[in-house]
Amino acid sequence: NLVNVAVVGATGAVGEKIIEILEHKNFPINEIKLLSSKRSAGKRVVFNQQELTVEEAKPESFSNIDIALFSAGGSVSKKLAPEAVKRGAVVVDNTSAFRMDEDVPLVVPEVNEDDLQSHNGIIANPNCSTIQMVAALKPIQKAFGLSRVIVSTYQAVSGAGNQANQELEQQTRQYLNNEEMTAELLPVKGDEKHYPIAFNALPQIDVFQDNGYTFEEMKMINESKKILHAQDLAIAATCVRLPFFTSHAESVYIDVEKGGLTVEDIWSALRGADGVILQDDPNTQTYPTPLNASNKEEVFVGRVRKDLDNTKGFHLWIVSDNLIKGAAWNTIQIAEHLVMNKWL
Ligand code: 11C
Repeated sequence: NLVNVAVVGATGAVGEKIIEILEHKNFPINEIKLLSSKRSAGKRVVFNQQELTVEEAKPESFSNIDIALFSAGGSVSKKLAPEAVKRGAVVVDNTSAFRMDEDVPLVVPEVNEDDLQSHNGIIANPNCSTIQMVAALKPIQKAFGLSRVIVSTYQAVSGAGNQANQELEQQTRQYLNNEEMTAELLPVKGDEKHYPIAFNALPQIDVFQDNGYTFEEMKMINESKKILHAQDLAIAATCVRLPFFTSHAESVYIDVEKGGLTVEDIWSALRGADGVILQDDPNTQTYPTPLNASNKEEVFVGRVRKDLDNTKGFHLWIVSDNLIKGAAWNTIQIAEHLVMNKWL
């Protein structure tokens, strides 16, 4: 059951992780093709001790490809994903281009694997901050019901790509050398104003929408409802960028439907959950942090507390590597499920 795989965006932050994980997990590959924009074409990448040349992604690149993993930005996906499907490939797309399309499954395998079955050639990988939240909330929803979610995020700069990492490094050096910090990228590459991220907190991730929420916040809201099959879920988000490189953290308030629950009940739902690790013991100062969650596949949960006023309210702290579970690993899990279940 070997498959031909194309990685589109092979030189980007997520593409690099995809290649690393495909190699490390021994994904059943017959042939792999590394694709990118014209600008990055020609770069050499080692895969399984073989040096491969990254090629410019074109419609013809997808002849003979079984699975195409896209993470080269929304406009590339919009243009090339349908071309790949036309040529017989199944696309797992890491961008927001198709996520809310009705005929496109939006999947976190631990949460809604079965949605994969109804694909029409394109499967969307959710936004990183959405993935880790729904992975932790699903077992609670399943056990006790969920009526409201209020999330505030603490997001790593790598969510905005390798260039954002460089900007944080440069600004940190400038600040420590008493130089003026130059901000050219964050909060959003194409937006009008840029602010330093070093030694700062930016309450804007992606562009503002007409309702005053940012696109990142609306992605968390709309994607979570779709993945959890909960259109009536009340949910609000505030997304904030902070000056660290990897792993997003989230403070999440939830209202459950069942009354009389204790912290132990929430712990027991989380303990058995696929892909979730509970790290919660105030007596030993045990809780997840972005540094500890980095380079790991799982979603880590801690600081579970009962709300002091609302008997059905709980607070949680959810942390996961935004490039691994939030992007590359979730994409490869989807591809693995497609191959294993013969859903290609
Ligand atoms: C960030 N969550 O941290 C974004 C990156 O829709 O897949 C992922 C954007 C997306 O900036």
